[in-house]
Amino acid sequence: MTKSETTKTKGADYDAVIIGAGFGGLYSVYKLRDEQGLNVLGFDSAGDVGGTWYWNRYPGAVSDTESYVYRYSFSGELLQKGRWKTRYLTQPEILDYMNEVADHYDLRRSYQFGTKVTATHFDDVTGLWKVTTDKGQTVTAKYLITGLGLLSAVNKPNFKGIDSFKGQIMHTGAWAQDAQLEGKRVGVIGTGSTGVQVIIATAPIAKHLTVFQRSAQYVVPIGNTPQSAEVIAEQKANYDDIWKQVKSSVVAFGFEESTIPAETASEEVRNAVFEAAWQRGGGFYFMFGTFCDIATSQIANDAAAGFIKKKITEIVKDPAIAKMLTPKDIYAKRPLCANNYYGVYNRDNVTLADVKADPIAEFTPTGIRLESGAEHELDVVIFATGFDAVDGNYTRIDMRGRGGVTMREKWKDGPLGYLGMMETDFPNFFMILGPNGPFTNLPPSIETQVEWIAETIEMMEAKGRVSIEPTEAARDEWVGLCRTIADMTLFPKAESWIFGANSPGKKNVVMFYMAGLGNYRGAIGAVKDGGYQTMIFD
Ligand code: N01
Repeated sequence: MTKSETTKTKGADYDAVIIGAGFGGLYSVYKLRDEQGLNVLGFDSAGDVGGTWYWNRYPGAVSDTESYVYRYSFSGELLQKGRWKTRYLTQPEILDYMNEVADHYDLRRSYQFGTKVTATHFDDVTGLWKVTTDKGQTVTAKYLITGLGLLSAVNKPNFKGIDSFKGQIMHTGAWAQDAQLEGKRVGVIGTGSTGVQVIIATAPIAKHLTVFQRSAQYVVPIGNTPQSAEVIAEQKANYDDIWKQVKSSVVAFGFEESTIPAETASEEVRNAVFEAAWQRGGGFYFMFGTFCDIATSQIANDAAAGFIKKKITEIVKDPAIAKMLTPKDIYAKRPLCANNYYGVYNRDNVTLADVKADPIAEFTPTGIRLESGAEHELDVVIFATGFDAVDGNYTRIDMRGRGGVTMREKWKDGPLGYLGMMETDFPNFFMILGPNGPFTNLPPSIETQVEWIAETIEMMEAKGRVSIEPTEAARDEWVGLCRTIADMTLFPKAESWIFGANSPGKKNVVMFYMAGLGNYRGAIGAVKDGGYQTMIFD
């Protein structure tokens, strides 16, 4: 915990409390403490830095963004020091990187780890945030910044009989350090990005693997090849241009998005482009780098989906299994990529259970029983069932703004958010990756938001302002804009966490600004450059 800085805010313990030690929290500590001289305190429930990458230690965990752009861009020194061997970074490599960043800037001294924030209450009298933890402590601060993670509150369905199971149960997002999969009968529930990765990693080591699939998925190869020293040197030499491109692009993955529509391309051209993308690898590349209209035109979407479906029938030897693995819905979830996913089902030690056709009835002491009565004997069950995404971590904390208004009440019909960072009645409160922020490779969006938040706080301090919050009209207009943009795409037509469809009881609402990072940067920059006309100041 930091002791050396002095608090500028009168009557407060700290100038800012920052929750989270992932990409967002760490960069916020650096910006506010080291660049602006504020006294900050960070909390994280984990034992150390890393955020998402601290918890998601399941075998096969890898980022699907290429190594050279899955990192901070703000420091030339850090960029030149970067080390990677393959096109994509594994979880241990990302965690190492985040530890190096924390060491480099001595960020840990501002954190209290192993501490869960349980409540954040705005005090109308003092104008300060009161932050309470599970250690029974309460601290006050002028600013509250949350880097809680988009995908960190785990979604763990409560199946009947789950407590009777004698084996081990784990969620991928809270991986048990002592997990042993070698030689075991393993079950995996869920086939999203996480499930696909853990399935590929588990199949060769498990005695038997049973995959419980509710929805079949479109999975293209990731293309995770070794990267030569020459390629890495070239990337390092070109970082200025690379980040310029990333920050003005749509999905911020480092490739140029296509401007050519598939709708008007011939079948021959489409197939040649899709085949080249299949060989190249990359999920976002397949969806956004091949043609410009796969996420917006049903014709283009059908073409891309048809190409992947044909690959499934070519790869999977048993036609009945190939049929089960063939998606029934459109190609409009967050795109998945992994090497040889469908090939896993050619292995003798892998069984695919279609739990849409034959749902899980219950856990038994020795495994899982389906409604048909079919029994799967298991030693370990891995829940790759995803997250209560975006607002899940916000509604789990007792958050209260002006007049005691609760976030749970404000967001009962779905999360709201201005610019993906602020909410009405919550003064001096800034969310990193809050609702209605960009849908991209996340580190560049996180950096964008942290820089905007830090500039806003700098303005507040320079002008001696007491508080800032958005007007309701501005917030509503932003949410409406996000809805309009999302409805121009096919994404709302697929049931996925992007619209909250994966969590039981959660309403299907817009949670992202889908017009890309370049446009997002323009929009939030305009608010700042226009003198924060959409804000209420005290
Ligand atoms: O979670 P998901 P995830 N019974 O929600 C199934 C990021 N990420 O952890 O599709 C049976 O996508 C559910 O079925 P269905 C990335 O942004 C990135 O995989 O709802 N099944 C689905 O198959 C990603 O998008 C990386 O029918 C149940 C699965 O569980 C996000 O995290 C790696 C069920 C959940 O899929 C989330 O991915 C990993 C039930 N009751 C994660 N409930 C990379 O960078 C849910 N399911 C590569």
